[in-house]
Amino acid sequence: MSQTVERGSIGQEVLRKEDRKFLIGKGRFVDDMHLPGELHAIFVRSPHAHADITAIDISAGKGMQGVVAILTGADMEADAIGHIPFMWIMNDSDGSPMKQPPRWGLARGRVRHVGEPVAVVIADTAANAADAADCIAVDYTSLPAVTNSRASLAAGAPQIHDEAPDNRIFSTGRGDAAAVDTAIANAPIVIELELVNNRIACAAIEARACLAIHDPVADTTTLYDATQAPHLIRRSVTEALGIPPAKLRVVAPDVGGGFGTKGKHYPEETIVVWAARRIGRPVRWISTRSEAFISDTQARDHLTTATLALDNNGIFLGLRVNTLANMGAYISTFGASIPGAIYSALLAGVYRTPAVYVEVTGVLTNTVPTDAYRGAGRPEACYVLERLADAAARKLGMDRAEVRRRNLIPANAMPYTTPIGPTYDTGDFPNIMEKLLIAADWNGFSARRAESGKSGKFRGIGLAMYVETSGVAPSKLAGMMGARIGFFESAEIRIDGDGGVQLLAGTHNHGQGHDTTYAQIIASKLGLSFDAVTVVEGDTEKVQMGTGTFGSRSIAVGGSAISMAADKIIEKGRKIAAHLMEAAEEDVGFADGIYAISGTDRKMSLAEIADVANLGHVLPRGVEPGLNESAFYDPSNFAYSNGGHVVEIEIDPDTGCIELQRYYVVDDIGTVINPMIVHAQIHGGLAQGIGQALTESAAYDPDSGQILSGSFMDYGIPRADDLINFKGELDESQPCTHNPLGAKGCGESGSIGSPAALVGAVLDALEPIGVTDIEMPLTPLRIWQAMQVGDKG
Ligand code: MCN
Repeated sequence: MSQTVERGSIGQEVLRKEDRKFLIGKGRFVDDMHLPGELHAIFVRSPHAHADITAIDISAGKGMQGVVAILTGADMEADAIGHIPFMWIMNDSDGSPMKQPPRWGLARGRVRHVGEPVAVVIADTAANAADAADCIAVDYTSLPAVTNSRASLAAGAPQIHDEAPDNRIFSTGRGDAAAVDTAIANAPIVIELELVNNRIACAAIEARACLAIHDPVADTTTLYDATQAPHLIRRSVTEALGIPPAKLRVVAPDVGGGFGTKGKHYPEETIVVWAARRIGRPVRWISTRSEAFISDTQARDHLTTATLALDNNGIFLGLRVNTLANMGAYISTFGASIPGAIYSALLAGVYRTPAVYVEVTGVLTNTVPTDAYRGAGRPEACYVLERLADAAARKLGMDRAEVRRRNLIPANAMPYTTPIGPTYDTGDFPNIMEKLLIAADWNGFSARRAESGKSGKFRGIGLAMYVETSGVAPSKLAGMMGARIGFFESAEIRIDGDGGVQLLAGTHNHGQGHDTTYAQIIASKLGLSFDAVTVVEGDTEKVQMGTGTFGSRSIAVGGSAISMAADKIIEKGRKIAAHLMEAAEEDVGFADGIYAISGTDRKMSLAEIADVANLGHVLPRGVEPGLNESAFYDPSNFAYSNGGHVVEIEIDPDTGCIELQRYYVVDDIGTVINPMIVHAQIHGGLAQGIGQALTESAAYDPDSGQILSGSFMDYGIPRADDLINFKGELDESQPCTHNPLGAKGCGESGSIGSPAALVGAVLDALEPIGVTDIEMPLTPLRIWQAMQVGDKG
């Protein structure tokens, strides 16, 4: 489709340039790649949640058709392969590092969750490998399992790792516990809630996939990997294998959705690279959907006790939050940091509660490990705070918006340092809420409720305000909090002699529209054509360094690196232009791609300068040929995106079914690069937040530890008719103050406020019949059951 893109196109609704290949079926995913002589890996996985492995007999599989190798934990041990590395080591409150039980690529002696890899069969076809895998005999002695974090901490619970007595990985506290105790002791009103944040699974359209190709001559391996963070994978795999990073190239081609779940390192990646190096032939592994449910990281799974002290006017005085975060059977790449660092930091939220204390305990259970999934810690924090705000309003008999109005941090308090650490640079939370209430016609709700009542329906309205840490994050702070990687981003801009631009960026586009928005930034900064920009991401051999795409960081951090590299291009070009036009550098201005000498008609375009730079014939003394510049940007703070959600629902009292009626959001994501992409990002986030609230639950049988939702027959991914077209507004009045674009992230925004708003709406609908609490997901059965209890009450 043709479109005219202005050169200063920041803020323009430019259609996504990367979509054409997908629309004509020419995307290139790992599964599309095939090599002569390639082999297929099929994993033998534990059917037990907790068991000792007493014997593994591979003999029956060994001679089977097409089988090239059958490898077990013993082979990995013999090859001295290390454990799957942690990339974030949370500290306990006393400063001691979290417990670090090793996670071996293939189990050694014991399995701790259903789906844990025990052996891998490598054969000429996937079918032959699967047949042989069926013939491998593993003897297990099953052990008692535990899936719930409270039960796991209880006396007598099965012990999951020797390294972590009582199944406790870390306990971290933030804030002033004594001040909170005093506030609670002296407050006229104290509210306490027990909250469950349900466990959810990711369901990206493309399941995980890897293909490793070893070059025995150079002794280097290339891993094609469906990942969001190729440099992180290179670091993790080479660390586990004990080889230098230069021996591994990781390429993330087109990736069919990541949502955080592909932003970490998994055993299969290390195993496929190890096997390819060992056998000397390409080895591929494509996850099945069933495997995804028992091997992809899952998310949320918090049990929280939250206590809010307030005065009779609804002013919040103190907040205590105690959360047990279910880590699963092993600590995934960033698993500990999601509740320990991200969630815990956000529990002041948008409110000026003077005293806050948060304690988070990471707990092992016999379940799939948990880690980041869209929102990663922020939906959990928002859920706690907004449920409390609603409960406060109910207790006081006050309008839910009014309670919030009385407690929101005002814009003139910015920059605002919360009692638990973060300093918000900008944000006008009251303004966002008032805009939202007007857009959603909050005050006109009672008429709509009455109207629904005429047809026998219960109608409810929910409100949730949020602030989040997007643009993850300052490396120094992350390092202090236990990160083992930096969180900067890199960009390199190469300008050809004809004005064509190649951008190499350390982020990875798997649906976010980077090719388009990055080109908009470059076209705007350099005054070059949008169409002239080519974006390269996702290849450790081409891109100097990168952290990857997660934590809604690509624009705020990666975009800022691009902006800085563009500034360097402009400055180098200015030197050349001054030399060629025989002027002083300070007299040469730059705007819209043109260098001009003020007060004269002498000018040269950046494309002309690029030509000169790339020829190198007439450069000023000391200026190197070429017009390539690179920049590393490390933010000094998070970008605090914020906003609010209002949702209206109807409940059918006969069935407990919910129908979404109206959905409004107002978001402050600072400077908006492409409003159309942002709208779509918020839409996607909403779908996932609505999914968590209404239909999704990664459930386990508490006795056996078997997953009960191991396929789409049991796991409720929301369908189109569960969702709704939302109305959204972007408020650009509060740009981020510490990055050159003024941008905050938006990739996760939709998922953050939606669960709290929906639960608020359902409780509002059911309040007339006495229902005051309900757990997600809000399935028809759960709502119907709550209505029966509420009725009696
Ligand atoms: N954008 C903008 N103006 C801003 C902020 C963002 O125009 N002020 C645009 C960006 O240019 C980018 C998109 O919105 O094209 C998202 O930007 P950003 O908020 O920086 O988020 P990231 O690009 O870093 O993407 C990560 C984020 C996360 S954490 C998850 S999870 C997620 C999400 O993006 N996973 C996704 N969106 C997804 N979308 C798709 N299709 N697939 C996924 O797996």
